[in-house]
Amino acid sequence: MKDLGLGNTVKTTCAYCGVGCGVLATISPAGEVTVKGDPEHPANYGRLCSKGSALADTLSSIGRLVSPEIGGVKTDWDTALELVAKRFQKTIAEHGPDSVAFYVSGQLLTEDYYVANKLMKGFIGSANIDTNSRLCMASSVAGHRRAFGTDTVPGNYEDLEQADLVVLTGSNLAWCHPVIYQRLLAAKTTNPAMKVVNIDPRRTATSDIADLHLQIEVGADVTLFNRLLLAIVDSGHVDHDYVAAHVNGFDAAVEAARNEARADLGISDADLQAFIDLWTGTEKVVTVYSQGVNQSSSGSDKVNAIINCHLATGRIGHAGMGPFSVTGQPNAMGGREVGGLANMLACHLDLENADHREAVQDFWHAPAMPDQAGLKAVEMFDAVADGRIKAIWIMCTNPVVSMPEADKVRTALEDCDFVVVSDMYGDTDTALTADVLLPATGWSEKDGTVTNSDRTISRQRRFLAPVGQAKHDWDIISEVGRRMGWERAFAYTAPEDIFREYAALSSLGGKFGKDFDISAWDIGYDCMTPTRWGKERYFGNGGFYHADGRAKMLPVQYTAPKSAPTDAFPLRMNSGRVRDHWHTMTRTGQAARLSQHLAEPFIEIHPATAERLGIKPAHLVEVTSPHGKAIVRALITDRVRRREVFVPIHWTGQYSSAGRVDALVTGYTDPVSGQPESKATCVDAQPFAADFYAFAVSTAEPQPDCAYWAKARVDAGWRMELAGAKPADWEAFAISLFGKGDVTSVIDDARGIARIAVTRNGKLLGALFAGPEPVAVSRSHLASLLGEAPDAVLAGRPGADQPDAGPIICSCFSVGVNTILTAMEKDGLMTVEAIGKALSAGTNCGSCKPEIAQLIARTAIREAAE
Ligand SMILES: Nc1nc2c(c(=O)[nH]1)N[C@H]1C(S)=C(S)[C@@H](COP(=O)(O)OP(=O)(O)OC[C@H]3O[C@@H](n4cnc5c(=O)[nH]c(N)nc54)[C@H](O)[C@@H]3O)O[C@H]1N2
Ligand SMILES: Nc1nc2c(c(=O)[nH]1)N[C@H]1C(S)=C(S)[C@@H](COP(=O)(O)OP(=O)(O)OC[C@H]3O[C@@H](n4cnc5c(=O)[nH]c(N)nc54)[C@H](O)[C@@H]3O)O[C@H]1N2
Ligand code: SF4
Ligand SMILES: [Mo]
Repeated sequence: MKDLGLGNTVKTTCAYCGVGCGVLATISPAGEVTVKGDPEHPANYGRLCSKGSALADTLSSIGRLVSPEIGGVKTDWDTALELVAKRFQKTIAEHGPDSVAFYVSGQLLTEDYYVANKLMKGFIGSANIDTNSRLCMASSVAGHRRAFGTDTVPGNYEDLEQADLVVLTGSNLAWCHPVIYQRLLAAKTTNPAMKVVNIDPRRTATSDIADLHLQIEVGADVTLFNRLLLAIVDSGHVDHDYVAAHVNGFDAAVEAARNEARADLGISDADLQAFIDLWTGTEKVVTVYSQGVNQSSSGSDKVNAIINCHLATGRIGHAGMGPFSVTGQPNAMGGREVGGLANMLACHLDLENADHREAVQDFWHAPAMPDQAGLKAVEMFDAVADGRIKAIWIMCTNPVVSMPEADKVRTALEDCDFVVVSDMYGDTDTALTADVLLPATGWSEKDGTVTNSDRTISRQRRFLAPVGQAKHDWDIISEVGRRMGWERAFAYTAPEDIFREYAALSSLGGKFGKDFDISAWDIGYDCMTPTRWGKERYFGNGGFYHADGRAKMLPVQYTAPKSAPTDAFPLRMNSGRVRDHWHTMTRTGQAARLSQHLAEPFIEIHPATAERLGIKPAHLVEVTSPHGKAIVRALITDRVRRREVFVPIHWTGQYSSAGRVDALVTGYTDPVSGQPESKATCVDAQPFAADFYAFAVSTAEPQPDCAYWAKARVDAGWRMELAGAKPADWEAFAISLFGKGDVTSVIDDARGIARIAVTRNGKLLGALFAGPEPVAVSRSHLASLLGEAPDAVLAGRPGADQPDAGPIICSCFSVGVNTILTAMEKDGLMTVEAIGKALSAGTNCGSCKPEIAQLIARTAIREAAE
């Protein structure tokens, strides 16, 4: 591995979620990288979750794009950049500035984002730059702006620790913001009076710490918070002084809540009352919300329904109180500050405000500024599809997997005149549609800043040299800007130049009375320590950003998800994340230890629904909607409601034959924020007819040829699940997967059973276990045999003298479910701590603690019932 300072420890920030944990990365004299949590970082104080702990496992150069490519052929940077600049210029000259677009990402660093925005809005003169944050944070942004007059997150992480009631709604914090979750858990342990309520149509790992779980129907949030608002009013909990001094719209909001038409929430009256009693009866309450709120056709209204309750009670801007939208991506917040959305300018200035626009134009010495918002993500890809946009540059996001109606997005890109993709990897589903591929540096290779969920700006620092010819995003964009004729405006030589310009620009934020102004910062860029911008908390004593300085309560009412169930598509499909994967898996899929926890795409489906549809446990399910289909494994569980199913979003064409679930999702959006309704499309689910099911392990990456496959990395190669039409020749099928070698097989054609091992020089190349039903073999055991010279592979399980660990729960120490169950049953270890002491499970990152707790609870219940 190439290095920049062997033996040195570099302070950087995690590549993944919006918690924004500080990371210490050290390169040993042998060139090996290790990562640890930074004990001094105010987001994590030394903690890391499973993904953060495995950051070093994702630094391999396998699959990296190492040079620019045009039409799939390698080329040099000069040729590629010249082509990009000339094609954009030509398209703009022929069809105007709005015929081109940038689709960017909340994973770009602030400096990358700033330059992309400046090029599109100030110099190309179009606002057609939007970001995947449209799929993520847009409803929170809209809700904040409607209520506060600007996009401000009023509180900070400490508030969760200082609260007496924390409401987690539409958030699976345990898996998606694991370090905040751990901080909450620790706070709850020291303050046993603290209560947690979880509002989620699904029971998740997060529900386990909740004192109350409200399993509302998907989409019912506005009704729930309207009920709460009425209860606040009727039980005398309104803070009349605060409302009189600082809030407009109180009466209209209450009246709208009173006239709310929807009655049923899908939960019991007793649970609803318990929630209301807790909320009204607790002064220090924080309501945390995430994608279950944002990704909805009523997402902005959901946000305002929540904020209304905090404004009515004055519970905002004081320690332990307030609405708290947690951000998803590492720089989702930075993107909002720097004006990444099609309707925003940097520093929370508004594109459609002429004074703001002119001030930014002057500052940039920009030739042209658009006076209207550009196309939002879904509209942008519609415009690509119908030819209004003829050239698009996609940076740091994978829309062929993550956008709704993803098959349509793919076709639109395939048919588009000119598609440029900047990515670390060249084989993503989106990269496959590109005319020009530009290799970007990734985490560990690039320098810049990110802002986390509580407005703390931290440095990402590089400690490795770029792979191949990869370049930094800011550098690529600046080069194109210069080649389009704007040499001076894009003459940056380092991210520090850009940050300084941005900080200077932010004085306009101050000038126009906005919250974001870091122009007075003493920026020691190289030695910058994590710093929260603005105040510690906002709005405790008013000071809102509407013209009159007051907040607005919004009159909001329930509107149903736009996709309505029909006889053909009767089930509502919810979607979201798993613990150990990040989005489209381009990085976490590289790490064997992150790929064991959940190794294939699945559908959570209620037992009664599964029975009605004839779907059996572990069988495959074909899920269809009017837009597409997916094939996924049945996970039958009462964690979901009867008419709702849940699917994970992570699987792509690289890791599965048909796991791209956004192919099914309808592109309905919230009318205010433009955010897609990613969690509520109506679908059908039917058993997938397979002649055979198989499990296989292989040292080489297999390219399976069957209707269903899903593959995942293991330490010595790959594991995969397969199914489909029975191959004519099992041995030939095995060799097509593993390569040629010595074949040992047990084949029983009559029963449809095949067990095949292929070795070369005595070492196991691959093994296949097939049968007419899903096969029960020890997957972790078989993966451990790859490259070894084992006896008795075809038994499929370890010998009687060796324990079978079972599916891995603790990815840091590879501890399986069977090992934990044995410790519970044989050794009587019935606490998470005792299991940690004995097996180390849960003692590094702690991300698996909720699942260990769940195993203990289940065993305890079973024992009590016996
Ligand atoms: N492990 C992991 N962590 C991540 C990410 C990742 O890919 N993997 N991605 C990061 C990003 S970018 C983001 S945006 C965050 C997302 O973080 P979260 O929003 O916490 O994650 P999701 O799993 O998308 O959705 C959260 C929950 O919303 C629920 N939900 C669905 N519909 C409704 C509804 O109508 N009402 C309510 N109240 N709840 C509903 C779902 O059942 C789900 O459990 O995670 C970040 N962290
Ligand atoms: N149905 C459904 N759909 C969803 C969601 C959902 O809950 N349900 N969630 C939505 C949300 S909240 C989000 S945030 C999106 C996420 O969706 P995407 O943004 O599409 O997912 P990622 O896999 O994070 O894509 C990042 C890409 O950038 C590349 N990359 C990484 N680092 C760099 C870099 O420094 N520079 C460049 N140029 N490239 C880099 C990665 O290899 C990868 O290809 O998905 C959305 N889609
Ligand atoms: S919680 Fe995990 S993924 Fe998120 S920033 Fe921290 S270590 Fe990274
Ligand atoms: Mo996100």
